[in-house]
Amino acid sequence: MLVFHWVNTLNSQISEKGADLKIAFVSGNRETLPNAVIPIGLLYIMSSTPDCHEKVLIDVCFDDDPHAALRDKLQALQPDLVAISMRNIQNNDYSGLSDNLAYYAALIKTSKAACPAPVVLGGSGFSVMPRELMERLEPDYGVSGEGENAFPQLVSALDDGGNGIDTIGALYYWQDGALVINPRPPEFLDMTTLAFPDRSLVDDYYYEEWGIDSVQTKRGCPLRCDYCTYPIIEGRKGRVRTPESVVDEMYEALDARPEINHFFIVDSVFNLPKSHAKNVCRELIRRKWRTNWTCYANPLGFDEEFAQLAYESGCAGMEIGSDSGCDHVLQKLRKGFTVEHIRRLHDICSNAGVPDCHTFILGTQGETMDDVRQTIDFIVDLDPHSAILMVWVDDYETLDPKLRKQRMIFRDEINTMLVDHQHDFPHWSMPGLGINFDEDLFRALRRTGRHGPIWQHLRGPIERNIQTA
Ligand code: B12
Ligand code: SF4
Repeated sequence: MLVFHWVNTLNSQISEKGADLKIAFVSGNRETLPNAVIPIGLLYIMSSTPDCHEKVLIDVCFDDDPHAALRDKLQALQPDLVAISMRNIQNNDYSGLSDNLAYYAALIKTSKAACPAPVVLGGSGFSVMPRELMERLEPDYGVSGEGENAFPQLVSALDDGGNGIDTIGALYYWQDGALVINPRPPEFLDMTTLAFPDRSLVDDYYYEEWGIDSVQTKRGCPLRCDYCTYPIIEGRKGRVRTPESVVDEMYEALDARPEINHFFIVDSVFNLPKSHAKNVCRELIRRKWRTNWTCYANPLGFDEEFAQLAYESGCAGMEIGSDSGCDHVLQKLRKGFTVEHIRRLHDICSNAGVPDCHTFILGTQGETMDDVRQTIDFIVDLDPHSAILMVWVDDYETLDPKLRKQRMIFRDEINTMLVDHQHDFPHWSMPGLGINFDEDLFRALRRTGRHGPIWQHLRGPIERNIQTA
């Protein structure tokens, strides 16, 4: 059995047998709105990488100067491989359009200047447009999609002088200056084999300041919404974990980090398949779970029994990707549901006591200002617990300044309409305009003990909190 020593300054796991390779796992994400999120994807990759390697987590989220912090740590460590996780390409119009690409390009440069180790890039942001990001950011390797199989395979191929590199699924790399793209593997990861992430490595500040942890119960969404990139990242086929394993991980997380006051179930859509979501809730109830949680849910496959089980197992709210209040826009987006489904979900949630927050994306391809107005009227009439109004940002705007400029004009028009309406809707968030969406407001709410996603508190304290019930 391997024994681990914990090297606090670098959050590292070192096997007593001695390490084969020294790997720096770097979480580049610095976004703290709506809250900072623990680097769960990178933690899964770390747990899947064999323990014969020395594994060090470097998270630059809270460093004043992320480049200096990375440089200093890499210079001290001199790793054999640097694995960088890129979560967000852009911030969905939270503040215009953050230029994450320039930041990640600089992060890779910093790594290369600090040590000669090759750089591997992965993560949800990278996976959305891997070819373009290989060319723009120039890492040595890229892994598109889930990395639990591909990354350890790459490590072992590199440890073996590059042998077998051409067989690693969805791997991007350079050969004689040309980009080589290996085909995607036919099979995704069997989720019942997923190794638990080691949360003791996570920076304390995530838990001290936000107290929110992430847990994933399944991967894959079977739906085909027009704009959605999630299937690129995790496939369409639903792959579920056993409810027992999910709840084991949640209890283990609480043991490791008692400051956790909320779990976010990071599944693209928790209630598809419905039977799986209900079984997870039943397992939580059976094991007397007492900490609040939130998930994404979809109007399809939503029923009274799920809402009731969710409530009883500690659900403090659900986020629904409702997107539009116009049936023809929903149809064009291939959402598979109508505004009637949204209304039905809202009624079920209200009856069950589950706060619902609907995200609407205004200004998608082909939408007119009339459609936008109709959606606003729909939300007023629906009166959900909360709503988040986003204005559509195309990921490719980060690569194409002309497209960005064009889209900005339309976004400005929509934002003007939203500003005109803002006083009518005290419980809505408009991230792009900073309305009910800013660091100071969120911090003030947290200081008064309001935990979890902040939209849940925009109508005042929620009546029920199973932690204190
Ligand atoms: C849940 C979620 C949220 C929740 C998070 C709650 C929480 N406490 O964690 C909330 C609502 C807070 C949120 C907010 C935001 N999110 Co979000 N979110 C997601 C979602 C659905 C799941 C993310 C997740 O945790 N997945 C589970 C982990 C295990 O998977 P993973 O991180 O992708 O990691 C895997 C692979 O990517 C890969 N990998 C990861 N790192 C590395 C590194 C290497 C070296 C390798 C080889 C592989 C690798 O392997 C991992 C395991 O298989 C994704 C969509 C999706 N289905 O992926 C969007 C997504 C990640 N979000 C996105 C964005 C933009 C945001 C926001 C900026 C804005 C917004 N409104 O959505 C904020 C930023 C928040 C922040 N602080 O960074 C984008 C990012 C890409 C992009 N277009 O820029 C995504 C992909 C959705 C989209 N629009 O396309 N989000
Ligand atoms: S339901 Fe959500 S995750 Fe599934 S395809 Fe639609 S937007 Fe994507």
